[in-house]
Amino acid sequence: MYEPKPEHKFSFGLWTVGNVGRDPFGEPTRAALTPVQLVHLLAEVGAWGVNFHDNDLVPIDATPAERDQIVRDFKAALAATGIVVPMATTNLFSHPIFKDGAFTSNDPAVRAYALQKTINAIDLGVELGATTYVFWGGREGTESDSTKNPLEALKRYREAINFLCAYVKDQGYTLRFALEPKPNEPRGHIFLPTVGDALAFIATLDYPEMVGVNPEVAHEHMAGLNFTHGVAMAYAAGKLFHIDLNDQLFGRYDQDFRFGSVMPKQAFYLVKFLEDVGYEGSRHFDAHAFRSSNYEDVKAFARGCMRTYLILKDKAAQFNADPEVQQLLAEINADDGAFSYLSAGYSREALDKLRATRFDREALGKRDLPYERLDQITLDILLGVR
Ligand code: GLT
Ligand code: MN
Ligand code: MN
Repeated sequence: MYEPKPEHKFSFGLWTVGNVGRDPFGEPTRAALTPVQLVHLLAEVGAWGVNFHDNDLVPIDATPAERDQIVRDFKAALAATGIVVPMATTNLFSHPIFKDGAFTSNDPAVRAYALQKTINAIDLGVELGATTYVFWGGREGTESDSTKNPLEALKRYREAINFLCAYVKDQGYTLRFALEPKPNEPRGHIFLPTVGDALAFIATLDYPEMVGVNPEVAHEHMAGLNFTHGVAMAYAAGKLFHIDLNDQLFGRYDQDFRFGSVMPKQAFYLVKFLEDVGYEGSRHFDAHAFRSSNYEDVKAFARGCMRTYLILKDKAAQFNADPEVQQLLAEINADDGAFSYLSAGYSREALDKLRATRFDREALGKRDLPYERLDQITLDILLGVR
């Protein structure tokens, strides 16, 4: 019943199931698998897509001949398994050259190298079929604001994205960009820290229609924000181009836990939102297994991400079909149309009508709102007793 199918558009990054368990305090706990092995692992667990950074697939120091061989092998694995590549991105954070950022580095040569690296990585992504290109600016930031002028940094960031949009148009690629916000880690302070910041930045670009966002659960939770509200904001703006699903408590470092495993109620509202609006993009799990897991457990982790999504999708359908829920929602949202003239916008006539209206504040303030009942029904559904 909760079996993943291609139509669910479940994808994983090579870096997710390929995570070897390295952390700031310890060495890897799992041996690295090759990209080809990871594609087969994803096929085995029932995923639809695989995403990658340029250097997840092709090492940064590979020769052109090595690159071509790697790409040939990878394409063969995709063809053998039916796994597709919906999204690609650039590693602009691992090499020491990016220690002070890529597009926002204070060094013009580093900024130029970041552009060149991204152009090559876009070509690689497009060659493998990607239609979404993610920008996670993990190193774009500061530890000390003595070191970088934020206005100058945003100007550099804008110029880089404008240059790359123009490149994509010039090549005739069918590719959209998705900016991924994060408040901090690895930098002390990262530029474009939240979904709202990214949306505001996009409005200042040369080709805003080409650029949307890739919100991640963990990143908004780090900032203590309601992820579903951020996603709604992006969706309302026509900017929900991609999504990174995982989980963790508020205020922690970026933990990237299995989707729905920590705050299942919040995950429920998210899945319900995506399904209710008919979001058509990838459901990308940017998460990884515990450091204590072996590869059998990594498969359990990947299966668990998809299974939980499908269970929550089922719960959302149950919520929507529940007669008592529907009755409560109808009650809560009751509208006799007396004020619908306000939705038509401002006019002198509407203004006069509004000014002349006498409101019964006391009665309106006493209105019954059975929200506790509705919330408990939600929990009963989630806990499986309804
Ligand atoms: C890195 C980061 C993720 C981003 C990836 C894309 S890389 O793992 O923590 O949130 O989505 O660059
Ligand atoms: Mn993360
Ligand atoms: Mn992410």
